[in-house]
Amino acid sequence: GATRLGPQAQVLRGFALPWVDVLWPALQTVVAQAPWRHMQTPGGQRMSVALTNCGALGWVSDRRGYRYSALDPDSGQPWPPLPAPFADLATQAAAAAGFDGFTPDACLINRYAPGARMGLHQDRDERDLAQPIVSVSLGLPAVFLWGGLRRADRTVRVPLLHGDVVVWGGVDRLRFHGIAPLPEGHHPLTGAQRINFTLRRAG
Ligand code: MD5
Ligand code: FE
Repeated sequence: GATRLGPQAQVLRGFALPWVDVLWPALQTVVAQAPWRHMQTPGGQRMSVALTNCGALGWVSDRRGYRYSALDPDSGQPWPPLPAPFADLATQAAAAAGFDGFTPDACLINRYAPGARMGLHQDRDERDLAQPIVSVSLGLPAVFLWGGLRRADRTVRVPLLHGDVVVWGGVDRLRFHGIAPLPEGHHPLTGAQRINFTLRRAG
């Protein structure tokens, strides 16, 4: 079943479950080449979420701002390639939500330990904001905060569980959103972690 968040945003409950057995080892391969790191915000704060990337472009943050980069700033090397099952899942989930022909070129992978959170923000660093984004949640459950087009708009709290996929675009593409501090817990696959990866067309 799907939960509709907006006219062009929905949660596809459990959509990624049949893919987990191929996604998880592919993720380990990515992390072996581009390890988790805590980036700095432009304001100089260390992000509580650890991240890495795969694909032609990766999202980075430092004192100079937010942007997409073809190179991992820690290694100076290109990000690891986008594993084929990541791209296939994104294309199929996007199509199921009404966005045909989605082909991602960037995958931002976030790791939440208990207490980690993501403040309300918009995703607007991608070149073509007509392209949707597909997000895949693995491991511990989290509370997704889904807001409006203005920061001050009220937010609704949406649980995101292991295997859930969120697809959003169109009129919902610039909604403010975030993740509430992750509760303690244990998940059989990920341990005391939630992993989220977002597939995007950034370039
Ligand atoms: C996460 N990641 O779970 C969050 C939420 C990010 C980010 O926000 O930028 O890496 S998944 C993203 C999401 C889900 C549903 C709607 C929207 C974003 N949105 O309206 O932009 O690590
Ligand atoms: Fe976001």
